[in-house]
Amino acid sequence: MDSVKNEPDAGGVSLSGLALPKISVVIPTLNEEQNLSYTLPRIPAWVDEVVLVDGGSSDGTVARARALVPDIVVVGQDRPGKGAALRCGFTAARGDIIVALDADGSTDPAEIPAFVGLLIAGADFVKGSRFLQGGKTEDMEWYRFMGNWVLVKLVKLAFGGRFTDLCYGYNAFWRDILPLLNLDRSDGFEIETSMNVQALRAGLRIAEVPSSEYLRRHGTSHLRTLPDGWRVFSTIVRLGMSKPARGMTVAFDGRASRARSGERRQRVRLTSSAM
Ligand SMILES: Nc1nc2c(ncn2[C@@H]2O[C@H](COP(=O)(O)OP(=O)(O)OP(=O)(O)O)[C@@H](O)[C@H]2O)c(=O)[nH]1
Ligand SMILES: [Mg+2]
Repeated sequence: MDSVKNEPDAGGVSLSGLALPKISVVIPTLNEEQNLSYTLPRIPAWVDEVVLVDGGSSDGTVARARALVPDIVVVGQDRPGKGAALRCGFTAARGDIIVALDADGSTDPAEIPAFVGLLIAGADFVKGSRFLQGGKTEDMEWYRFMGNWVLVKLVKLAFGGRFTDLCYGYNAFWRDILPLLNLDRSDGFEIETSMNVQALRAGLRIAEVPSSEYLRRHGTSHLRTLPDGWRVFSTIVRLGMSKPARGMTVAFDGRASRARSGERRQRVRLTSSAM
């Protein structure tokens, strides 16, 4: 990444010298100009690509992003909403691994090594959790906490799994599982719920990693608790009532799964021998 000088502790650890697959970070933005000066410099220097999906910001978000990271990839979105933005970003991303995080300073890019580490260790999909030991949130009113808790329980009841968090914007996955996430109908803040549930239904290897969520640094939230909470609830009901998409059976196919793992291991080796 041809970026601004990273903060000394950006990334938490130095991974230079370690062979890594190509890593893309996807960040949706809607009027986050002031927050980018915090978020972008904290992305580790070994990240290969930063994709910013701008939803038509009326402030200087895009100019600030380009000033901070000259080779940043800026894309637009086909429909309104955070979900539509992430979908476009995932399609544009070229990395073997995709990390999604927010621009407002509530998710810390210095945690990226923990997500990437678990993927390299064998997970298909890694979701941040504010409620695992080691995680926390400073940005959740009691009613949002209650809502998230109820929705986590609902997902457990309907789909099994042992998630401790659901509606959180910090997640990472190998790009080859993207078709299994089947995100076409998730335009809004329900996108993370949809990703989590579809990963579960597809039988992917999911790991949770403790993550700290901070208050957004500047500006106001785009989330509207009731309508967006309703969208999350409806998504869970819709997915509960529908059969997994045809492509999803691929994940259950042992041969396909082994082929994916083999190809990923090879990517790490190839990178390694190129050093
Ligand atoms: N491109 C794009 N980005 C969006 C859209 N809506 C929200 N975002 C971005 O998605 C991220 C999360 O949005 P927030 O408004 O922080 O939502 P939230 O984190 O649930 O709410 P707070 O906890 O109050 O910050 C931020 O980086 C936003 O700029 C959208 O319609 N398009
Ligand atoms: Mg936020």
